[in-house]
Amino acid sequence: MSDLKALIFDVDGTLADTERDGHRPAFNAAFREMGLDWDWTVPLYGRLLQVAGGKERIRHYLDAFAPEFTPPADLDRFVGDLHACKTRHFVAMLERGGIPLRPGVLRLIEEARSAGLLLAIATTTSLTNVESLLRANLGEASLDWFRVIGAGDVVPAKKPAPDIYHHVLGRLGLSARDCVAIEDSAQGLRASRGAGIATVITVSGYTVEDDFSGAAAVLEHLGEPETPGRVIQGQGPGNGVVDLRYLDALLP
Ligand code: XBP
Ligand code: MG
Repeated sequence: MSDLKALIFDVDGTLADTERDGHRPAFNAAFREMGLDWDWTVPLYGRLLQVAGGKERIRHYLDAFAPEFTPPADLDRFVGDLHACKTRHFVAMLERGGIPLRPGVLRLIEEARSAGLLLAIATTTSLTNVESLLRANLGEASLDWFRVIGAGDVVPAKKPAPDIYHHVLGRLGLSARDCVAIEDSAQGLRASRGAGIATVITVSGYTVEDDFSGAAAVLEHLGEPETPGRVIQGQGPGNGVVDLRYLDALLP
């Protein structure tokens, strides 16, 4: 060891299982606050997740599920205001301590920091959400643990486009061969593999049925010594606990 120079984490579904009981109720709270009678149920939200990005998801809902709704003349502003409202609700939920990190996330981050690896984030979600999630679970100082946080609208084409990973690699000054990505969804996998990065999947609530062809391995979660993660596909760590030695061996 080790050729591995950086770990790049996705956020939603990977650092924390945020979608069903985090983003979804935050969208619904924003709809209520803005006088809309829309209800994004658990199954409907699963379908809406096909479109990454909250603003893009609202637009997709309008196009595909709300033909009777007459949008205001300034659609960009309407969607922007609605999404900002949703972000406020989501951040308030995080600040109440409502969304914990997934098993093994902190353990792996600590191992990487001790070994001097770089840490980065490549996500579709808004920067405010990432910072609030880190702050709420790991404290203010944790924002500096990540050399690069690539988030939200920093690239115009969101996952499954590889742009966010290209952006993060560029800012890290590393090539794809130096890094491993941790993702939870098929869209995230397409983005990371599109940038040529070896990728481990830890499935989340909405993504268990996704097609993960091209992943180095698909796991239940990153695992803790007392609660190892089940291997779903591919070559997992022998003891069910993802560590740097295991990730290093995945590099091309
Ligand atoms: C997940 C997303 C995001 C979140 C909502 O991104 O697609 O859109 O669902 O967050 P990732 P925003 O898995 O890449 O972290 O409303 O801030 O977009
Ligand atoms: Mg994700």
